[in-house]
Amino acid sequence: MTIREVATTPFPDQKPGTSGLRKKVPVFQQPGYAENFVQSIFDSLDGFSGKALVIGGDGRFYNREVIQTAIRMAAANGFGLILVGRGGILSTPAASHVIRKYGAFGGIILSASHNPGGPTEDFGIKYNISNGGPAPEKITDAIFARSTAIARYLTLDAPDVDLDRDGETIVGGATVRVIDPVADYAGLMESLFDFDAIRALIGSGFRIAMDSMSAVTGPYATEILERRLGAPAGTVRNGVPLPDFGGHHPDPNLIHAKALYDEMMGADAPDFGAASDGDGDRNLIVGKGIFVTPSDSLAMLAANAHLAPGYARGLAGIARSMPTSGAADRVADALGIPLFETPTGWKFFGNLLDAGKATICGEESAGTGSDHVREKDGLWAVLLWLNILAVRRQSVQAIAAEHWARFGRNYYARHDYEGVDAAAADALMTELRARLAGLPGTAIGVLRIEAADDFAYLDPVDGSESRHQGIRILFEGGSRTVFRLSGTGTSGATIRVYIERYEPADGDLGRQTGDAIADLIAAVEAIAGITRHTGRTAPDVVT
Ligand code: G16
Repeated sequence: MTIREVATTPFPDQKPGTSGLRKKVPVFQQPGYAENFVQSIFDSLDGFSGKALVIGGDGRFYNREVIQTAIRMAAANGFGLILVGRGGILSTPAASHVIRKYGAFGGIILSASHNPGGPTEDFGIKYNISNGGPAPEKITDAIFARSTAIARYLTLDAPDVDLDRDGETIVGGATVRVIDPVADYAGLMESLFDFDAIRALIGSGFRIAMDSMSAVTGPYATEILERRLGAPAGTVRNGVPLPDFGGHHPDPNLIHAKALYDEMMGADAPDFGAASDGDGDRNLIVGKGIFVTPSDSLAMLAANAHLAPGYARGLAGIARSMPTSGAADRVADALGIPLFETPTGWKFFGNLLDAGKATICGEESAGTGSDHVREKDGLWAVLLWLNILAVRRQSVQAIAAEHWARFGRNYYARHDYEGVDAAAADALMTELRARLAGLPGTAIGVLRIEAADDFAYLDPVDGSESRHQGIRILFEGGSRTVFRLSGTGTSGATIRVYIERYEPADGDLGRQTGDAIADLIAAVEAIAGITRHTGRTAPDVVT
């Protein structure tokens, strides 16, 4: 097969965001758009000739088309082996594991995560490096730079690979191997957790409701929970990945997984409820009668991880993104291990995990994971919870109550203002930045501002620095609000406001979150002028 060099011209908008390039499907369908980005990835890498590349996605609309394109281009660019998940499916954590297990040079993951899918919805392309994790900023910056100057891409003429049958096909100089997308990942989970104990818990009548949101975790959850752990058929709901996620928004939060949440708050609720997002890296944990915030889940998992065989040796450290609540900090303190505070984006955990400085990581955006892969991992969080519940034999509610009684409680909420005019959002942030120096000492109602800054991160492993990662307003007594613009949206800007109030262990631990943070919510408007800048009087999503 002859390699073809196709002339192309740059698109100006291929700057990767928090997690790869995410755009509407019609944007990706422009002739040359996906090809330019894939070639920009390859042009930014060195030394992959003859090596392996993993390709997979979350099954959303346009997944199969871009997989065929990426296969031809990877072969034309000189990769020797291309591993593709059957059906074009690989959850993000499974892709991370496959990259690591087979010693691949890297991987291309096709997903827009929790964003909706379909002909006019979202699509995305992300590159992961050989440690299985998202490419660090120096690579994503190089990809963007290349995309602005690209003049040609390489491909070859070859028929589509049959993605639905395991086996090997030769494409140009490369072998394309279609693999079972679930088996390797399920084996990894079995090596970390006490499946016998979880099976015994389920056998005792413990009921689980897992909502895969018609997204990629369906086959994984069905294999692990129903086949390997013996949960009854029907435990996994919406378990077949659909290109448009059934018309739903595959974001496991209280808005989009409301049916599950309502059921978990009902009289005959199952003992444990969970949901996962489009590409399987996020998780929602709901016990009978209790929603566990992602920040609390991170803290509770870290405090109990030693109960699972994979973590019995203890944790080296805990890492959390800056806007994630400080609940995990108190656990790290009690365990006598370091706590790392990074910018938003899983890519910032990679160095800490590779260097053995952190074992468990988490983010307020429903992501938790560990050093078993280099992505956050929704089903991993579900299984660690189940392992802990199987050992402790207490309800989620009892575990949370004991946790707060020991460490205190971080009441926490995130307010999102979506689809805001980008110029108005930028103006809000610019104005806030300009006021930072004058804020300490200011009183707003009963609250007094202790410190205010624009978060910057110095990576302790490679010394790289990332600035402007979110504005922090810290109040006396340990409460805070954080302002930042999302890096994953695809229309306009999304302003995220993170609100947190710390209640010590001897305080009132049983309040409604909304009540506990009401004074902080009022302070947000006084500090940032969201209504003045955007015309919005209320957030679109509260999680
Ligand atoms: C991605 C990143 C996460 C980040 C989240 C939210 O998640 O991998 O690290 O926390 O976006 O980012 P932002 O606040 O910038 O929208 P996912 O699940 O979308 O890949």
